[in-house]
Amino acid sequence: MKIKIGRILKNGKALYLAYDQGLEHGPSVDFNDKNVDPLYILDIAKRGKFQGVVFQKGIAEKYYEEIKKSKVPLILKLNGKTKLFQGEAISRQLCTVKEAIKLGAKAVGYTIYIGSRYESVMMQEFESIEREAHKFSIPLIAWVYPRGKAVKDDTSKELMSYSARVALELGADIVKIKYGGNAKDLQWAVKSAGKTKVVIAGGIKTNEKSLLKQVSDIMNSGAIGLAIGRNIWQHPRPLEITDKIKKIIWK
Ligand code: FBP
Repeated sequence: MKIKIGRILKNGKALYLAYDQGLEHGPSVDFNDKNVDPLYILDIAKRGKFQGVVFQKGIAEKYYEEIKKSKVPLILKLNGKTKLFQGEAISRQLCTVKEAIKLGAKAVGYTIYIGSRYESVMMQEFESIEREAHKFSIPLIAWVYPRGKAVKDDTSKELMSYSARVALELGADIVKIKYGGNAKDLQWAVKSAGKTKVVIAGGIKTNEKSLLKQVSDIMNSGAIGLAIGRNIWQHPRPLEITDKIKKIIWK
């Protein structure tokens, strides 16, 4: 089975621009007048030469021409939810692999909340997506986030490595996990992911110094890069911070 993963990597590493927060958090939480516009994000992705931009299906449809013209690889997120729902976390499939391919996606993504009482529902959806994506040689990125009543510290050594391992066991090509700040623990998580490549989420906007320190921890741990949103497009000079991050990733 030959997966076309090279289209979303550069020398085996990657920097992806995540922009599904409009659905996950709502526009008033994360956006301002500039970054509320998907074209602003696409411009950063293009000029910053990101290895992929993450959109939900609606944006991929409405901005189809512009995304195509930008040549930035599209990573289509296949499930999602709003933050308004209060129960145990569940995020259901909203778009199929075939629709994603039609929209020009070079990879697809899916979030699994391990620890939620609904994790089996998400795992099963993930499995059928995995079969379909791999039938078409499309890489599959698993966002694996521990969540639910059973979860105390979602970036503990145990849960970072468990998230990474779940992705390997389920057949993801890349896993996106959150990093809690302990470099040794992250090394163990990357080891636990085996041949599944690891990228790290950016999290809420933090100061530049600690962000760049995080990026070097991440790269020293054996992860291949980041799938980062707010720390880039909430930055007053997004291309400047992108450059600094890239210098660490591809040093
Ligand atoms: P950030 O770099 O902005 O944290 O984006 C990463 C991401 O995984 C997004 O793709 C997603 O919308 C968000 O984090 C979800 O975070 P949470 O579920 O913790 O609110």
